[in-house]
Amino acid sequence: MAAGAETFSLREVLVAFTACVSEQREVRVDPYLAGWKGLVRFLNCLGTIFSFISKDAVTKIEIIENYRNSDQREKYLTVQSMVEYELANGLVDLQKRSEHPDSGCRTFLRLHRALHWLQMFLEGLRTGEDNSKTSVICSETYNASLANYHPWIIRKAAGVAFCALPTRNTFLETMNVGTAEEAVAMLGEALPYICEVYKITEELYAQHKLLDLP
Ligand code: 1PW
Repeated sequence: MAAGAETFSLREVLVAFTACVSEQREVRVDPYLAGWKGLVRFLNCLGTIFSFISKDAVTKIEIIENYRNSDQREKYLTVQSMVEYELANGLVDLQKRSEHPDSGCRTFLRLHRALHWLQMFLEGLRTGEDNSKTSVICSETYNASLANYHPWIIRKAAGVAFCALPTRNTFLETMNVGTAEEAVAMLGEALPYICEVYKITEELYAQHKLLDLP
């Protein structure tokens, strides 16, 4: 296991996502990125084979963090304010990636799609049989969601990485939340929050017709 893996707990990730939704039902960017950073650490614990997956997530987290550290940081406080600001100022490439290849909107959309996979994967893990294969849960949920946005070569590489995943119970223990039963209980508590973050973002993007941003 990679250095620092012992101190990692998936609990931090889930706690970050529980802090995402504001009273106005807006999605806060900082806890969203904190949740993703935890996920990246988790992916890195799973072995170097997962580093190509985490690398792209890291790049995308950094792009949005740069907006949060820029003069326009207030505009990027929530996903709602980001969408409003970027659209009002013509900062989003709507048809083809050209002048604004790394807009906050298109970058966030990639993380949002990946979050859907994560949500389905964790739900599959939570409800799976004791002896079920994590690799099967992972590839089935990936194929049903994120794979639809990936070219063949990435789907292939992801499939290879999934084969390296341990069995369900070992995987649940890797989360460092306690026993497999305790990890399942925590997932049951935290998943509704991730679902809520996903749902609000999905509705916002649909409302502005941003779900297919190049
Ligand atoms: C054990 C389960 C953990 C789930 C973590 C989810 C992480 C998902 C990241 C997948 C990245 C795969 C490789 C990169 C692909 C990019 O081409 C793609 N990015 C994403 C996040 O889907 C699209 O980004 P692009 O090329 O349009 O900038």
